[in-house]
Amino acid sequence: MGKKNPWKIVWDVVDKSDVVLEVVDARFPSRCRSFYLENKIQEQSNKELMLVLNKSDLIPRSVGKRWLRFLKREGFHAVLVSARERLGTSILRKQIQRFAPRKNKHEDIVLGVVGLPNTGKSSLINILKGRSSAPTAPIPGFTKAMQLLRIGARMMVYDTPGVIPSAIPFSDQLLLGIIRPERLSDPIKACGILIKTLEEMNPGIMLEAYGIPFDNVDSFLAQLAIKRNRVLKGGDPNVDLIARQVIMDHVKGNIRVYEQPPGEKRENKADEELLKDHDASEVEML
Ligand SMILES: Nc1nc2c(ncn2[C@@H]2O[C@H](COP(=O)(O)OP(=O)(O)OP(=O)(O)O)[C@@H](O)[C@H]2O)c(=O)[nH]1
Ligand SMILES: [Mg+2]
Repeated sequence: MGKKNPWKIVWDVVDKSDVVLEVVDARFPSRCRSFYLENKIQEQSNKELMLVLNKSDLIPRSVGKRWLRFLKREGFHAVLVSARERLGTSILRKQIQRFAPRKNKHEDIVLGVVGLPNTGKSSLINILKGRSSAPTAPIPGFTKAMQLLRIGARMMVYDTPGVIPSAIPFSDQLLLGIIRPERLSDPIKACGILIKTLEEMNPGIMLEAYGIPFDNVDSFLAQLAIKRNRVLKGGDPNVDLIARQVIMDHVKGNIRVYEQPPGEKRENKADEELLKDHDASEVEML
């Protein structure tokens, strides 16, 4: 079977769905959203759109709450979930039941799960299903085709491949982890761009994550390579390898960084403890 255009698959799925779940990374909701896709869905009276902020274990409860407030004010249905911690699914199911367009009692509600690569679409489907059925990986572009699965007595769900709106800036592509680190032709440059974005969002984050303050990318990577004993035969630090590792650390969610909801006042830092470090079950109460 030839490879199908992923956008074509997404449009097919949107067409067949009653409720479209746009899965975004809770750390960077605004950067993950496809306004084009959202508008297309909202134009259709027989479909509902729901924003699913996944990976909410990686953001503080207070930030998650403010994102929900912001999105609801903008007129969107939005829920926080964590596929990794298996949280938020009961609220998600309730919201789907509540907002799904009315259908014949015996007909299934059909869900379509769409979003950028790597946001956790397949992981979300797996926790809804209760056992692994949609393969996942920390590799963007992992899901290649559409899959239809039953996730309840009256609920079916389509998984789709991640799709990228053409206009995402390179710095955001790095931030969102939608480029495979091994495919970067200049990982040091890319890593420099990523670190700059991370430091802008959360100043001092490199010091916090690696114990090395960030000044410029070359000296930072050299120090980290030596600290991790990644040296080449002649004794030079293997900065190329370390640059890819830092990018991968970020893709895996090991560097604490997240976007603040627009127009919302930032709480003091002490109130921004990560959900996963505290009582993750609080997600259910938001
Ligand atoms: N911390 C955290 N990581 C998650 C969560 N959900 C998914 N991930 C991780 O994110 C990565 C991508 O997950 P997938 O479910 O494969 O993502 P996808 O959106 O289906 O990706 P594509 O098929 O490439 O579009 C994996 O490494 C998951 O373990 C979550 O709630 N929290
Ligand atoms: Mg997938």
